[in-house]
Amino acid sequence: MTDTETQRLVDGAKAVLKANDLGRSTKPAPNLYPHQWNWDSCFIAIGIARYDCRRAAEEIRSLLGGQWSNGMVPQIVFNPNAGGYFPGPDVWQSERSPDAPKAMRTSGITDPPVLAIAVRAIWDNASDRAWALEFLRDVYPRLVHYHEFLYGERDPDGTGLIVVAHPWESGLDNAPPYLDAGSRVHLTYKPQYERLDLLHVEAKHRPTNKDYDLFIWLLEQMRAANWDQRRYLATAPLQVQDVLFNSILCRANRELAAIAEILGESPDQADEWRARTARAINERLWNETAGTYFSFDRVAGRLLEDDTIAGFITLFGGVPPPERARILVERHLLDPAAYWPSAGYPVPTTAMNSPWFNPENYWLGPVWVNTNWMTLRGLAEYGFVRESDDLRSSTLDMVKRSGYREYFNPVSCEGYGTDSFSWTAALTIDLICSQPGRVL
Ligand code: 9WN
Repeated sequence: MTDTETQRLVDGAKAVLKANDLGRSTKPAPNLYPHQWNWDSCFIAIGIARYDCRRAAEEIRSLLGGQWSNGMVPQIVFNPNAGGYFPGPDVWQSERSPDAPKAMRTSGITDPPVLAIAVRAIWDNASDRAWALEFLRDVYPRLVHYHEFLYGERDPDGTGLIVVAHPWESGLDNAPPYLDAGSRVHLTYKPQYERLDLLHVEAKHRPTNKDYDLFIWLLEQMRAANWDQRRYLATAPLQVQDVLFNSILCRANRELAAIAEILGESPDQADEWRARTARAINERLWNETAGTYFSFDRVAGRLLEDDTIAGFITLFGGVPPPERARILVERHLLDPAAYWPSAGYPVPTTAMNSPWFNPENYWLGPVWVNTNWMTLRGLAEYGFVRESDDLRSSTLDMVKRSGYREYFNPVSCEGYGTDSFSWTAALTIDLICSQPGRVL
C-alpha cells in the first residue's frame, strides 16, 4: 500500500470514530448499535490511543461508569438519548439487581474482558507519563474488581475456566459452539419481541429468528433471577467455558499484572489467575486429534467440537506451549481449505470446511477485524512473524477495498453488516501504527 493510500485509510478511520463519538464514549455503529458496548469500547480505545490518549481514557472511564457493585462490567451501557436498539433497557431491567448502578441502565451480562488490555495500550501510548500514571491509579482497583467478579461468580468449578452464560457474552453470538450448545436448550415458551436489527441489515447476514428466540429466552431466564449470577448459574441451561473469552482473560491478567507492577502493587494475584486459566485451557480444552482448542459445554459435559477462529485466540492469550502453537498454526491456521484461503482473505471466523460455514452470515464464516487483530498479535509473539505480517497486510487491504464494514466475505472480500463500524476503524489505525517505523 502506498503512503497516500495508508494516510487515506487513517483519515477515513478517524472520520468514522468522530462521527460515532457520543462525547465520552463511542457507539459501535451509527444506527445499528447506538449505545456503548464493552469490548467494542476497549478496541476503540486501543485505536484512539494512537492519537489521543485522553479521549481513549474517557472511553474507558465511561464504560467503568456502568460497572456493577459486584464488579461486573456490563456488555452494554445504555445511552439515555438513543432508542432504536432491541433489546433496550426496558427489556433488560438491570434495576432488578441491587448490584446494578443507579445512575444509568445497562444490560445484565458481561462481554469478553478486553478491558485491562485497553488500559495497558493507553499507558503504552501516553507521552505524558504523570497523567498516564494517574489514569492507571484511578482505574486499577476497578479492573481488579472486574476480574474478582469473573473468578468469584463465574468459575463454579474453581478451575479458572470462566463460564459464559449467554451467547452475547461471548461476543461471537451465533458462532457454531453457541448454536450447538443452544440446540440442547429447551425453550419452555416462544418469547414475544420485535427485532430492530433487520431494519438496518439484510436478514441473510444476521442471526436467524430461531437464534434470537434463544437469545431472548435466555435473557428472560436471567432476568427472572434478577441478574443474581450465583442463583442463575446453579441451574443455567446454557453454560460454555469459552476458549476465546478465557484466552482474552489470560492476556488481560498479564496486562493487569504489568499495571500492578507499574503502580508498585503486587502482581501475584493477576499472575496466579493467568496461570490458573491457562493451565485449565491446556488441560481441558485441547483436542489432540483436531489439533486445536474447543470450548466446553458445562451442561452437556463435553467439548463443543466446532472448528472456529476461537482456537487461535489462545496465541493472543499466551496459552499454548510452543509445540501446540506449531500444530495450531502449521496444521490448522495455514490450511488453505480451512482458514487461509489461497485466493482470499484470512481468517474466516468458522473453518471453510466446517458444515457450519457460511461466508455471508455474521460469525459463521465472515472475517472480522478484531479477531484478525488478536490472531496476528498472537502469531508475532509466538515467532510466526511472516504470517503475522501477511495477515496484517491482508486485513488492511480488505478494509481498503470494502470500507469500514462490520465483517467481510473471506473469498470475495464483500463487506457486510453495518458500515462505519467503529472497531474496524480503530483497529485499522492500530494495525497501521504497529508497522515498523510507522507513526501517525
Ligand atoms: C449484541 C456491538 C456488538 C458486538 C458483538 C456483535 C454484535 C450485538 C447484536 O454487535 O452483537 O451484543 O445486537 O448483534 O456480535 O460482538 O460487541 O458491535
